[in-house]
Amino acid sequence: MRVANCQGAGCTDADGDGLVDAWEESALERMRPFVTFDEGEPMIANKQDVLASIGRVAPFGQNHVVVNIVLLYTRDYGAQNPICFSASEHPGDVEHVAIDLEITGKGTAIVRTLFTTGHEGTEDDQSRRWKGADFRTLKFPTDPATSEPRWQVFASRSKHATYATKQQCESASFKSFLHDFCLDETCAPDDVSHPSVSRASRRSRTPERPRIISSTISRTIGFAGEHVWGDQRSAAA
Ligand SMILES: [Ca+2]
Repeated sequence: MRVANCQGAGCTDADGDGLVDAWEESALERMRPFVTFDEGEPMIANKQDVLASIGRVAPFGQNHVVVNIVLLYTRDYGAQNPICFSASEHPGDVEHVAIDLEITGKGTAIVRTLFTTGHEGTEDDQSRRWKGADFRTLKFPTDPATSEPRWQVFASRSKHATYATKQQCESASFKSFLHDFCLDETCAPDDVSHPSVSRASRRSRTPERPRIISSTISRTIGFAGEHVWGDQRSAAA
């Protein structure tokens, strides 16, 4: 796991953080969550819109590693209540989860804390840390591709705020009456016969060095023609 303890050809540390890059890749592969959608999620009908994720693994403290994973959506479809005319709709929708791993041995790690957030940095911030007994309320279904457990998170319909449980999503309350009226967070495929098919997972990608996502990477993961940073109100602007 650590370059200092690694021998042989597989010890590359291109990002210079002291962790073997192959171990970082492995951590990303195992930690990236399933994202579960409501059956009314507009992205399902808008086939040109995509979800992708990128991640970064970084050491902190004596024996911890944080895995930050950013979930990228083509579009935030705005407030769910139709009376609110899709208020706060915008292109370029970035969500975030994180995992704190405690390193307990040679390459062995234990998940200590999980972090989810929706509407991050706003007055309606739904950020929450999950640890200890909280884990019993979370879901870790088996990934059919690997036969290993994978953390399951829930994206709210249209807005894609990320919640760790359906209950957290559907009981979310907001700062103002107007926001409570317009934002009707719903997060699970309750009314379909095969709920598991609305679970999505895409492979995370890690830039070799910490840097702003290049246009090349944007194109690779499905965001051709998109700006990395911008405040334009629509993709055409
Ligand atoms: Ca590294």
